[in-house]
Formats: sequence, structure tokens, C-alpha cells
Amino acid sequence: MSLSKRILEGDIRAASRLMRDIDDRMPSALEELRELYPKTGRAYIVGITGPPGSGKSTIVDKMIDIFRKEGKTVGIVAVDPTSPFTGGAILGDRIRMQRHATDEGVFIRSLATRGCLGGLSRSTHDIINVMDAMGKDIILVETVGVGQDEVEIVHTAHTSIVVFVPGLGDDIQAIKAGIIEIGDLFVVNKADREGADKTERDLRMVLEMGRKRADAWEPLIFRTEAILGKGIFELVYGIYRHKQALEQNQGLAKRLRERTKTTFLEILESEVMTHFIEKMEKEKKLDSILDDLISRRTDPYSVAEKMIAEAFGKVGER
Ligand SMILES: Nc1nc2c(ncn2[C@@H]2O[C@H](COP(=O)(O)OP(=O)(O)OP(=O)(O)O)[C@@H](O)[C@H]2O)c(=O)[nH]1
Ligand SMILES: [Mg+2]
Repeated sequence: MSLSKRILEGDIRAASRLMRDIDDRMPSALEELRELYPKTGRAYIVGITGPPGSGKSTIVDKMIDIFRKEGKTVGIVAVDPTSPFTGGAILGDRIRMQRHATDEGVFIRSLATRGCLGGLSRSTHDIINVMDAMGKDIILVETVGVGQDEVEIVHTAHTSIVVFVPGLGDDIQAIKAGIIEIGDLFVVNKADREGADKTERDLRMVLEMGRKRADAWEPLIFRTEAILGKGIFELVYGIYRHKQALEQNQGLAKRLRERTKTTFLEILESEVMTHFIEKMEKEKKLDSILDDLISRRTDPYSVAEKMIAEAFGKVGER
């Protein structure tokens, strides 16, 4: 039986296997994803991002408890940037969430970025689709809010959570407008630490100044002490409030369209890239192209244009 059929029947090992194939960019994975796609679109996707070590995994871990008590099944995608700042984060996530490992209603997957071909967000969306097809009610996607890709992933969630911690005061100012723009819910975690008031005040100020949102949603700020589970219940209800608001003002349809557009364009982009890379490898042309570029016999713009023209026709005729 195909992996996708087994996944739809609830086979967890088949899901793990397909996720490994996705990581390895196996061509067969595309076929399986194609089969699963009609069964996706049911899960509610929540993105959570913030600086390294701000407590994202701890928050996720505590949110899982609440979702499970409500009878919801949960998928978790932890995107690890394998940066020097967060060395061993995957191990950390595993340990932190270990206690859910025996719960059939919880599926945890860590994803290393390791400069994967086709892009990080592409792989993440593929993994989300598998969890969605598995029937997970809620999918939590954790990324470190440092790179463009990581922020983009969270942006395509239905609800985006941005986590801060006290003592980052100046950082809040420095944080790119991008991350402020994407947040629906904001969290000041480690509220047990000194400076939580100031962080919240700063955050409120930045939010009031810097936002020009298309939708009517007023972002909410929560204080949490994730280690103790304090404030997590409120945060979960914040997600529900946001979901309800989206449903009431057609925001959900808009997000859905946005999400669909982003993921489609990413797949298109990575497939086109894969096509060209495989073609060059097969024809053993990459090395000679590089030689020509280094010696300045030609330029990358012309080479790219020529390759595209060969594949799709000349610019203007396309
Ligand atoms: N004092 C305090 N520490 C906390 C709190 N929440 C989490 N921590 C600690 O902060 C550290 C980092 O927590 P994680 O949940 O791994 O943070 P993260 O944001 O997932 O980290 P990365 O994934 O590595 O970026 C751990 O040692 C936690 O125990 C809190 O509310 N108060
Ligand atoms: Mg983490």
C-alpha cells in the first residue's frame, strides 16, 4: 500500500517515513504529497516565533496539554536553524516535549534547515500538509525569528504568535517591522524576570506606532511564565478569539488565499530550480558555466536568460 494511503488510515510510521523522504527530497515524496493534498485544509495552523531561547518550545509544550485536555489532536513542527546560538535545540525540544511522545494524539517533528534545496519553508509546508492529512486538529509551527524564511513560515499560519522576554528592551526597537507586522498575538514570556513591565510597555508602544494592518484585528499581548504554565490558558483562548475574528470578517478566507499563494509559488519555484539543477548536472554543464563566469567570458544574467528562453521561450514571447 502507498505511504499516503497508510497515512490516511492513521499509520504513524508511514507518516514519519514520508517526512524523512521529504527531507531527502525523494521524487516519490512528491507523488505521495499529491495524493494527500485533497485531504488537507482542515487543520488550524498556529505559528510561533521569537528570539532564540525565549521559551517558545516551553510554551508549545504547555499548550499541548490544554489542547489535549480539550480532546484536540496536535502536530508540532519545530524548525531548528542549527545556528551557533541555538546549538542542540532539537535535542532540547525533544527532551522538553518527550512526555508527549507516548500520546498518540501528538506528533512532533523537528526540521533542520541545513540549507536544504528548495528552501526551508517549502519543506515545512510539505510537513504541515502531511500532519494536516493525518487529521491533526491543531498544528503548531515553531521557528526562531531571525531569518526571512523563518518569519515567512509563521506569516503563513492562521494565527501567528511572537514571543519576547524581559531584558530585550532595545531589541524590540531593533526588531524589524516585519516581525511586528506578522504577529496576531504577542507574548512576554519569563514574566517572572525583572523588566517584564517595561518589555510589555515597550511592546505596546511599538505596536501602537508601527502598525498599519489591513485587517481590523487588534493584536493582543499576553504575559506568561511558561515553565510554570502561567498564562498559557489565556494564550490558547487568545488563539480562539483570533480564529473567531478571522471567521467573522472573512479574514480566514483571505489568509487561506495568501497561504495557498505562498505555498504554491514556493513549490513552483523549487520545482523549477530542481529542474534546472538536474538538467545542468545531467549535461555536466555547471562546471563549464562557472568557468565562463569566473573568467568573465559571460555573465550570470545572460546565462540564466538563455536557459529560461530554451525552456520556456524568449522573454516577450512567454
Ligand atoms: N525563568 C523562566 N525561564 C523560562 C520560562 N520559560 C522557559 N524558560 C527557560 O528558558 C529556556 C529556553 O526555553 P525554550 O522553551 O527551549 O526556548 P525556545 O525559544 O524554544 O529556544 P530555541 O528553540 O532554542 O530558540 C529553558 O531553559 C526554559 O526552561 C519562564 O517563564 N521563566
Ligand atoms: Mg525551541
